[in-house]
Amino acid sequence: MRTGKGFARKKHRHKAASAVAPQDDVYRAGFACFVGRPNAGKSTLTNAIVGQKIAITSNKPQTTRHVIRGILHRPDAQLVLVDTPGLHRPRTLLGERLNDLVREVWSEVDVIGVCFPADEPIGRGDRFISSEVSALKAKVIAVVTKVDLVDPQTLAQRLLAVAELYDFAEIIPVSAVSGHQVENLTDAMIRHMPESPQLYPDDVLTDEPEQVLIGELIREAALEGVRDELPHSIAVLVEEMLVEGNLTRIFADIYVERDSQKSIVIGSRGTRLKEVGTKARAEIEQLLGRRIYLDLHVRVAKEWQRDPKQLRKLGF
Ligand SMILES: Nc1nc2c(ncn2[C@@H]2O[C@H](COP(=O)(O)OP(=O)(O)OP(=O)(O)O)[C@@H](O)[C@H]2O)c(=O)[nH]1
Ligand SMILES: [Mg+2]
Repeated sequence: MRTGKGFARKKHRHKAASAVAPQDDVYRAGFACFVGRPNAGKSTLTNAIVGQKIAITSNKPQTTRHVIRGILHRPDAQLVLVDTPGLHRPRTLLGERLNDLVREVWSEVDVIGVCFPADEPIGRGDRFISSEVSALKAKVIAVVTKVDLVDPQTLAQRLLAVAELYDFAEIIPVSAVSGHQVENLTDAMIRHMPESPQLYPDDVLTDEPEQVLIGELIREAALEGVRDELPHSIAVLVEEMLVEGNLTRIFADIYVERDSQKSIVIGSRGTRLKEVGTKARAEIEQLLGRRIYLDLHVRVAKEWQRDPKQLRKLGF
């Protein structure tokens, strides 16, 4: 797996870092990922554990399209969390590629956390995912997510149903929003990591290139308020970044699949696109810690989700 220098603007320490003293002299380091159906809360949980937003989230299924690694540093351990797309029945070439990505990550990590949203019953997708991961070398733990959304009785039912699915090494209920049990989950994952020297330098938060993170933040802003097929049709490519003194000019293209979608994204007299730009700019400035100027263009790439050439251009 790729390791090395990465994005490290904020020298971040997880709040657990100072609180958790090494239990023995063993230093552990390794890779973990959350898997689960789309919208299960994998990216939100990844951000909560890493302690900073490295992965975008939304209430639309299939938000994550890139494998993004977030690194948690503790005195006794380094946990590399790999955020993956939700596993789903693919309807396009993009969907197939995303599922392939997920399986590639499964085979490389030490620990897999299968996520089950507490506010939804266990479904066929969950059963399928559980049976698939059971064949892997990784330790598999179950994570019941979004527990803040259900009453204790529903949670108890969910935990029982999960226990019946597969002999998970542990079952941990969490809420990434309230922070409930997030530290416990982190400890559990680290317990199953191998003894290993540090994998990344101290201050690295993610090894994702700036350009990809920026594109993702723009896509996250563009996803807000759009419905039906449109969220799936949106892709973002950062074309250029120019540093001019303390201002960074970023030129990015938002791709959609049809002219009608282009009008929706732009909005009447450009109002929607302006909102997207304002929201994305604030997020990007927070990420980079610099002032930016954001230049957004909306372009049509017909049926890009099914076209190998366009997929390649868009980074898939
Ligand atoms: N109330 C509550 N909402 C949550 C929690 N975790 C995630 N969510 C919400 O659930 C939605 C989906 O979260 P994501 O983290 O994007 O889900 P995901 O599993 O990464 O989804 P894909 O990338 O599409 O596979 C978002 O609207 C989140 O805000 C939680 O602990 N509590
Ligand atoms: Mg996600």
